[in-house]
Amino acid sequence: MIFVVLPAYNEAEVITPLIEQIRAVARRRFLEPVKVIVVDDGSADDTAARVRALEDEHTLLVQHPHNRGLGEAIKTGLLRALELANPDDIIVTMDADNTHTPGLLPRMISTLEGGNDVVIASRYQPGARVVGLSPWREFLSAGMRWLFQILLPIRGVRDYSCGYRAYRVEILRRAFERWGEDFISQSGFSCMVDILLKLDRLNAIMTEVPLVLHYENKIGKSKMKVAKTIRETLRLAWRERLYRLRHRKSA
Ligand SMILES: Nc1nc2c(ncn2[C@@H]2O[C@H](COP(=O)(O)OP(=O)(O)O)[C@@H](O)[C@H]2O)c(=O)[nH]1
Ligand SMILES: [Mg+2]
Repeated sequence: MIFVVLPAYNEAEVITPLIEQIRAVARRRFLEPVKVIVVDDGSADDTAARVRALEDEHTLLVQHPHNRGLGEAIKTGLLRALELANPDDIIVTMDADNTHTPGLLPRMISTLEGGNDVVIASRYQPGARVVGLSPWREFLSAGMRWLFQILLPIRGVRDYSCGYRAYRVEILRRAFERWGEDFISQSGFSCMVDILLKLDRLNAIMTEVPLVLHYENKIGKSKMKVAKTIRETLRLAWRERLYRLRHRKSA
């Protein structure tokens, strides 16, 4: 089984077509069933109602009564998927804002099955494109990439912050066993970096496939709080540098 976890906050306008596209890819390209788990993080709009209208054995809605942030929503979604998953299943996370193309799922899954523990849809691999993102946001992501590649390199990783990823169930289980809920200790957008740094401590094998990011499809503004994300990410980088120094892992 393939689980697709969608953290969603006020995505009523795009959540229905996104789920339908995922179903279409699943029908055309996968022999095994795909289960979509939407975590509605206290949306003020109709996100939950739209998902409920589609609910069936392959589409599940989980709700937070109040908004708790991207990290908490990803945690809820991953834990729910792990409750339902077999050891050889796969869990994918992706943005629910219709900028991550479900058509990339088959390539991500086959790359994972080729012996990797984590596959990242990356803006920094040959063949990747970013359409419609503001230069400021591109600059921030690129800055993040270089900061981490220099200070906290992880073999196989260039895109530390993209939310479109596939994970082996086994590696996520090990992470939750080791850290419990602290596996994802960041409630905001820096959770994406947090997850990778922790999985690297478990020696997870990670690789990337090129992403065409369709940011022009985005309706409304990004929900990322830039200053908060930068602050939290730098704090995280510092924590991990200390950890690596203590454990003599050379950077
Ligand atoms: N659960 C949850 N999801 C959020 C929150 N803020 C944003 N998201 C979701 O996280 C994903 C990334 O947010 P998005 O606005 O696309 O950020 P961007 O793509 O980096 O500009 C989307 O699926 C959002 O619906 C939040 O507070 N809680
Ligand atoms: Mg997005």
